[in-house]
Amino acid sequence: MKVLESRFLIDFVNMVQEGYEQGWHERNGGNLTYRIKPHEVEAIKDRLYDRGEWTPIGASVPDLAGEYFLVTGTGRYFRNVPIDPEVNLGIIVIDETGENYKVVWGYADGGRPTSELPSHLLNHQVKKRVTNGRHRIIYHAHTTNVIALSFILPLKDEIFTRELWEMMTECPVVFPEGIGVIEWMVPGGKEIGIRSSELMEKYNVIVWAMHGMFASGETFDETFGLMHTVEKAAELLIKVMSTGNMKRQTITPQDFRDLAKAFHITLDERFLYEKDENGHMPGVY
Ligand code: 2HA
Ligand code: ZN
Repeated sequence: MKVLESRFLIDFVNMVQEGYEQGWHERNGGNLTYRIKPHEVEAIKDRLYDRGEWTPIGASVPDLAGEYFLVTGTGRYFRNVPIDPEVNLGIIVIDETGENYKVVWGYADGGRPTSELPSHLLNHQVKKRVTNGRHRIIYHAHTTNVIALSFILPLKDEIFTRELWEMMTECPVVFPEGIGVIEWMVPGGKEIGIRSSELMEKYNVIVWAMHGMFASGETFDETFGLMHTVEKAAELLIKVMSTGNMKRQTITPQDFRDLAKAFHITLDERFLYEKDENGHMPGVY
């Protein structure tokens, strides 16, 4: 089967297009990776080549040995992916040590995988373990309103989670485990990848301050939907803050507890603190 006709590639390209249309992928911003299922690899095996050199990943991912990934290219623009997937995307395979990768399809004009490959693979490694292999997608986007919020809110998981949950009733249902937040760090390396993967142990979405978000999920729809929900909640919060008014009413800690019971979800009490008279987490800001 032709790689370009594979369902997973078509779904991947559609998600890239949707992200671009949201305005989250200016220039070469953002990246997407998919851990390909064994039967999907089998179906395209005769279209893969083996002339690539092994290249260091820049991080160690032994639990991903032998896995194949579809990966956006470094320096490539999301807006160009649907126009020419074979130039702007590639498939890589991880060696048996988990230290190196090899390109086996795509990057047709000599490209390479995303600069955020260490972060993506370290996150995949954690998610493969903690979800028993269910999660297959890691998505990084430059989400406008979440980036704006990272200039205003204290960079604490408890505060981002609570403030975004309050913006839309369905938020705690979509991300009951909350949101992790990482202070500003140099992108594209192993350090930010390790910090991210530590947070991916317990969260499915994390904020990189002044940069964007990383989301993990089982399907393209679910992963995109998670990114979209968090970013919409951030847009609502920016709008509310921009009026200059204090919130007159909101969803209260007890409301969240009632919601959790009705929807059979668990919401950690560390996000359900009583706020001070300014509507803030006491003792923080
Ligand atoms: O330009 O988004 O974080 C790609 C990126 C780097
Ligand atoms: Zn980025």
